Amino acid sequence: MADRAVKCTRKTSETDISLELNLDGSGNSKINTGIGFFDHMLTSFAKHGFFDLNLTVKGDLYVDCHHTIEDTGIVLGKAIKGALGDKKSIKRFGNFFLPMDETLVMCAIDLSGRPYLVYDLNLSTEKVGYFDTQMVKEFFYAVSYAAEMNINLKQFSGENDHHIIEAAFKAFAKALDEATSIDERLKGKLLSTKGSL
Ligand SMILES: [Mn+2]
Repeated sequence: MADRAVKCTRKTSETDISLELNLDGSGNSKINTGIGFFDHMLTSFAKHGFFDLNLTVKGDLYVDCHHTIEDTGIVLGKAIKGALGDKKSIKRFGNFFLPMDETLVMCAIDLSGRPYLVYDLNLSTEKVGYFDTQMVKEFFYAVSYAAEMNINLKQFSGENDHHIIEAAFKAFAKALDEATSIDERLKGKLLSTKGSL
């Protein structure tokens, strides 16, 4: 099978984004969003999901990190949807419990064609580095509607916000890797009783 790869660009008065995603990659990434902690999260996402991700974001960070993170979520979501193409033979569902020291976060996803985010993380600080912790929800919400997928994130334990957020990104990566992988038993069909995803 050919690699499922796309290139997406998006330019507004607030952000200028160029993103290349290969779902069938090996975890290589080159990421520069201007926000160190966000780069760290997306590098982890690529590594642990075995996705190749090249991303450059020039955002209005003189305002704050909001547009940069939200718009990156929109473009990543569109890239996921684009790279999946007709969704034939994919496992569709994926889930992962990701432990990180004192933290345990679960992510479950359904590449259903319907957007939905259930967000149940309890973060206690305003910022990690220059990353506003409120933006975790905004990022995953943007990915969910742009990719038209269900994302359910639940924290079972955790105290350190760096750990909790990183566990969420890694759990999402592992769940997405599973959901986008091929089940040979589908023999080119969609995993749906109604015949559409
Ligand atoms: Mn870390």
